[in-house]
Amino acid sequence: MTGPLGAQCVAADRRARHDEAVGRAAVYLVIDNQGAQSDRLLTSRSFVAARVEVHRTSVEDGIARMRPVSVLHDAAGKRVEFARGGLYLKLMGLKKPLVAGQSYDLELVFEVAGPRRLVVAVRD
Ligand SMILES: [Cu+2]
Repeated sequence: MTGPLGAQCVAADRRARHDEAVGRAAVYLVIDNQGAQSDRLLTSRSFVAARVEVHRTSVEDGIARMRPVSVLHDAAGKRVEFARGGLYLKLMGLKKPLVAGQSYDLELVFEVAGPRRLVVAVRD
C-alpha cells in the first residue's frame, strides 16, 4: 500500500466493537506511516455508518471524556495506535447491525497517501 508520494499507511490489528443499544461502534487499529514524510488522516468513511469520526478518550479530574479529533497527524516513520482508553474510530448512525465474525470495508483518506481501503473484522 504505497502512496504516490512515498507515504504508506498500514492498518493492523483492526477490530470493531458494536454497542447495540446506541447504534454505534468503535474501531481500533494501528496506522503505520512508513513513508518519508508526515501525513494526516483527513477523513474516514464506511458504507455501514452515516459518519465515521476519530475520537480521543482522556481522563480529566478522574472523569473519562472523549473529544472528536478533526485531523490526525502521523509523523514519518511513526505509528499511531488506536486503543481502548485512547484513540478510536467511531462509527455513528449504523445502517445495519454489525455482527461478530463479519467484516466490512472502511476507507481512510490521507492527505499524502490518499484513500486507503481496509477490511475490519467485527469482534464481540
Ligand atoms: Cu466518542
